[in-house]
Amino acid sequence: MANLQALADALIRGDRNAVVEMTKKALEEGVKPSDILSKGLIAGMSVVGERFKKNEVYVPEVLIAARAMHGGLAVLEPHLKATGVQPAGVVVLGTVKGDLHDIGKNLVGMMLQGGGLKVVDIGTDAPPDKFVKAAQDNKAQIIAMSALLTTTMPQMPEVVKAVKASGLAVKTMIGGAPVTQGYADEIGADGYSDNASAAVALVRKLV
Ligand code: B1M
Repeated sequence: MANLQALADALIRGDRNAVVEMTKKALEEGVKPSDILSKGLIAGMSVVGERFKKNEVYVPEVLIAARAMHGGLAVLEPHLKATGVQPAGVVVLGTVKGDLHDIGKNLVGMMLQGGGLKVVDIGTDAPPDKFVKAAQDNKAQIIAMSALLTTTMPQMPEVVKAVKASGLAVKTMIGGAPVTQGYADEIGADGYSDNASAAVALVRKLV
């Protein structure tokens, strides 16, 4: 039987090959992709985050763990997407200007695709006009922003303002570890979700 704690431990060690192999094995053994994600990959990354916070590990170790996480996610991706049913809309997704964190954003993107939405991923460090242009070019209904730093959260109201100034009928949603529903209300964003699965339900509600 797949050992998801061992998978989390391999991620914490930054052992990309082991993470990839254990993720494949868990799938072969019929473990639900969502369990592999939450009890293996995300559980491991949470430990890394705690250690980073306490200065027990530093940026290089976090990067190595992130690389291992990307390896596992790449294996899971088609399985997460395969759960989708009907196309429901177009979402422009990006991490805001000044912010390079993309693991959570990528997960949100996969889950949205799994939920049958078309996702236009504009990457990280995306300034407000890039969000607006991508929404215009792709006739999107939703702009979804991720921020992981308290210092980059203030970019979110800038995107909301740019959308309003553009006159486009596009709704905005936000997420990321430091972001809250209260912040969404404060900046006039149309929605907030605290995890990738809830983001799918939120997009469906907004479109
Ligand atoms: Co950074 N980092 N980091 N980091 N990093 C955090 C965010 C931090 C909390 C660590 C800590 O101190 N405990 C801290 C922020 C503190 C703060 O602002 N209050 C921090 C810092 C300080 C920094 C640097 C400034 C460090 C430095 O250089 N001194 C630097 C900034 C670089 C920059 O962006 N300009 C930096 C750099 C990095 C790395 C490059 C080393 C690496 C990123 C690699 C990458 O993304 N490719 C990294 C990582 C990995 C982390 C931690 C450890 C993990 C983040 C992660 O991927 N989590 C993180 C600590 C932590 O969060 N525990 C930390 C896993 C991911 C699945 O969760 O992204 O929260 P998350 O996404 C969730 C939800 O938030 C939600 O759904 C996802 C899944 O359920 N969600 C959304 C996210 N976006 C959403 C959007 C939505 C809806 C839901 O709708 C639009």
